[in-house]
Amino acid sequence: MECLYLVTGNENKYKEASEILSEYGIKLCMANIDKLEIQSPRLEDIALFAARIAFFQLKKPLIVDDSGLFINSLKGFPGPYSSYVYKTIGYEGILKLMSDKDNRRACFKTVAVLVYPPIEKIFVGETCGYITNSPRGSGGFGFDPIFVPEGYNQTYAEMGIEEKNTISHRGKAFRKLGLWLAKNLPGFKGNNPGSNITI
Ligand code: ITT
Repeated sequence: MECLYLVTGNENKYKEASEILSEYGIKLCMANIDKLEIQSPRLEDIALFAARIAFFQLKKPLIVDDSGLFINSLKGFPGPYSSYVYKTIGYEGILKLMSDKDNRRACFKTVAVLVYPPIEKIFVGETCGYITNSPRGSGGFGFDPIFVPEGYNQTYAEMGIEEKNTISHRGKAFRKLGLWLAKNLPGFKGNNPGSNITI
């Protein structure tokens, strides 16, 4: 069996996803190749298209994870534009946009697409909570310092990776993926002889 690749340039995402899939005995490798991202309001469309194109390049079983933060009072912004917004105005910019908003509700969503022809499967995970008034914590990545999941007091950035994984959007999507693989492709462990790829 070959390695199961996560196509991403984001090492934090890779670490989170590999920890989750390791619970199912699956070894994930990282393929840091350019992802082609179409514009769409739906993460499902963006991830599926990127995964199909990546498979043409890699020709190996792979996953693409497309995630976003959807803020209610900003009508779902930054949503599918989260990567661009993070690189440009960052979470500080989001806090400024929200300075006069009382409704702080927001949801993180992950869409993980598995492509292993003829298999194409989409797994979705969502965790809702609220946006803080100021950043807290030094762990995690991206918008973690300004997001508190429902039922908790800590931001994702104040939790360890293990705790974040138990409740996070990515945790939910990848556990569904791990369960599906265990049930439908029990021999697939993706554990050799793969290695990480950078193109
Ligand atoms: P790849 O496309 O290379 O996988 P990316 O970082 O651009 O990496 P996404 O497009 O899926 O990944 O994510 C969009 C942005 O949303 C990302 O840049 C982060 O800032 C943020 N994000 C995604 N998952 C997150 C998480 O678990 N915690 C905090 N922020 C997250």
